[in-house]
Amino acid sequence: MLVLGNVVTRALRALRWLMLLAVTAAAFAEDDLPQGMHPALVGIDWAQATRVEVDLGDHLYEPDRIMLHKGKPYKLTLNNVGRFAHDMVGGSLFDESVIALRMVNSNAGRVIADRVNSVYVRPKHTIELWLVPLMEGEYSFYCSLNGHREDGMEGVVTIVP
Ligand SMILES: [Cu+2]
Repeated sequence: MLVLGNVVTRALRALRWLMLLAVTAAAFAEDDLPQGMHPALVGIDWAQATRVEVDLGDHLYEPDRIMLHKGKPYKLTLNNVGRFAHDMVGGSLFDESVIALRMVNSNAGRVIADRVNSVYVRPKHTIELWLVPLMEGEYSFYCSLNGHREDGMEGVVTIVP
């Protein structure tokens, strides 16, 4: 009887955890900002974000020079229009002092993250980076897949006032 009681108690505890997880998942379904978000992202209206589209082809970025304004919100949309997978490695771009990242969004779902090192895009897929540029300057990015950078698959983001 005591053993059965223990099992029931444990089951109830597990159920309570599951309910808590469900509530947490529901909270993330809203567009609320998570705790600990970068201060540059406070009060940003993402509906006003400028969409900047970059096509990832075999093997190049089009365009490969991108100009962004400091402090403005952007949805940097990476469209893989090639036959091969490609990625974008932020040589010097993906740095917490250079951009404040809100999230990585795609038609498969999204990742709420403060930073990424590299974004991998399958052929015919699209991934968006929601970001705010923080620091003026020129920052490199490139494709790390086999030989692509050597073929010229690299680019520069210029952040201007
Ligand atoms: Cu590539």
